[in-house]
Parts: sequence; structure tokens; C-alpha cells
Amino acid sequence: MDIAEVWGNRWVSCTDSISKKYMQVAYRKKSLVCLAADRSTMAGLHQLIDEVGEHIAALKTHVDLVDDWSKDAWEVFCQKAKKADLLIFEDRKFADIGKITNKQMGGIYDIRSWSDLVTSHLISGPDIVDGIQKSWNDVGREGGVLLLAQMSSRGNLLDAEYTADVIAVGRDHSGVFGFIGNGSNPNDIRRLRKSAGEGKMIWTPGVNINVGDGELGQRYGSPEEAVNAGSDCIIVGSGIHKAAEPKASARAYADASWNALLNR
Ligand code: S5P
Repeated sequence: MDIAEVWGNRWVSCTDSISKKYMQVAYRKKSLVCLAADRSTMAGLHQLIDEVGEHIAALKTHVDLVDDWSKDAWEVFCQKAKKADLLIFEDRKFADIGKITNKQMGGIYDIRSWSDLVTSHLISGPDIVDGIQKSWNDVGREGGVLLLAQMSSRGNLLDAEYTADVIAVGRDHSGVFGFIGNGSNPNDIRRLRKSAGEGKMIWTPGVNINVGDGELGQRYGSPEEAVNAGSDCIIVGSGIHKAAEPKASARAYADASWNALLNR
């Protein structure tokens, strides 16, 4: 099957360059997996790319949880991620007003200089997206914003009305790459896909082969069901980086997500 057949409507409707790039990487690697690389040392992060890089399409970071972070070490790490054909996604979950978020893309971590994607809440209003886009623009780079339309954690406050408001802003905004949906619940994903239409990505955390409740309020749904319901990328953290054999586990998530896409 060629790439247009594999991705179907999404290939036709998601015309922005980062969505296209993601779909191409996923197609090359036969994987719809974004690894949530939640390890707190640089060595642990390097080890992850070495072990599972070939089975994942994107790498999600929390730059502020790395104990031995330094600017130079991070640059080397990002180069390694690019060499491994990975989109780099900083899960910063911005929430401030546009002009402050614009500055937070710089600062000590200088997220604008290495990220292809970032997450943002829309709680402060639509200018946050423009603030983020301006910061990439300032350094001559392009990137995409994933808006949190739903969350996977128990008791979160993103109700259906809030989700609808986020979609209303995001679906027509060229700076918005797509939405974060609740990977732990296929019905939530189906609803999100229905109102988001075909023209935006939906990426879903809260995915694990062992479904059910996780640590500290996290919840998990299955990789196949998430993709069947309309997710374009499963965000998997502990299912891979805490597995006894991360490589075999990454492979299993890649196969599950890819086969589900082929069936979809
Ligand atoms: O609603 C959300 C949104 C995100 S981005 N729920 C989440 O769990 N996440 C992120 O996905 C979270 O920050 C973490 O990095 C990852 C899930 O990790 P896991 O170990 O539970 O798979």
C-alpha cells in the first residue's frame, strides 16, 4: 500500500508540512508510536533512543524533569533524535497569556530552537497559539501546536463543553497541528474525531497494553482501540521505558498501532 492509501482521509486533509512529515516517518517505520521519554538522566534518554529509535516515529520530552540537563548535552541528544528520524515534541503544556508563552519558548531551555511540536492548553485564550508560533518564527523554524482537548487523567476538568471550545478554535487555526485526546477511552476519541473532522491530527496518551488504572490517577486504554477510534499517534511512556525489554515492547506497540491503521 502506498502512503496515501495507508493514511486515507488524513493524508488528503492534513496538508501542513509537519503533519505530512509525521505521516511519512510513521509510514517509513511502520509505527504510530510517540515515545514519552520520561527518564530523568541524559544517559537514560540516550539509551532509550539507542534501544527503541527504529520503532518509534516521534519523541516526547519533558525537558524540565532531567536532573543532569545542560544546554550542550541537550543539543547532542536532539541531534541523535534527528538522526534517528524522530520528530521532537516538548510536552510543555503551556497555559499562560500569549506574550509570556512566547518568552517561555525561549529562556534557559530555548524550546523554540529544537522542538517540532509542543503541547498547550487553551485556557488563557487563542493568543497562546500565536505566541508560540511567533517564537518559532523568530528563530526561523516551523513547528506545530497540539492543543489539549481532553486528558487521560482521572477527574480532569476538561469537560465536553471545554473540548468543543478547544476544537472550535483549533480546527481552523493553521498554527495548530492537532489535539491531544484521551487515549484511555475510545468513546472519547471517537467523539473528538467526529467534531475535529479529518483535517487535524489526534494524538493520544494514556495508552498501554495493560489497560486500566495507572499510577497517581493515570488511566490506560489499548493501542488498537485508540487507533480504531481515530487516533493518529499513540503516546506511550512507561509501557516502553519501564518494560523489562524496551525494544521488544516498542516493537509490539509499533505493530499494534500500524496494523490498526491498516485496518482503519
Ligand atoms: O492527558 C494527558 C496528556 C499527556 S501529554 N495524559 C498524559 O499522560 N500525557 C503525557 O503522556 C504525560 O505527561 C506522560 O509524559 C505521558 C504518559 O506516560 P505513561 O507512562 O503514563 O504512558
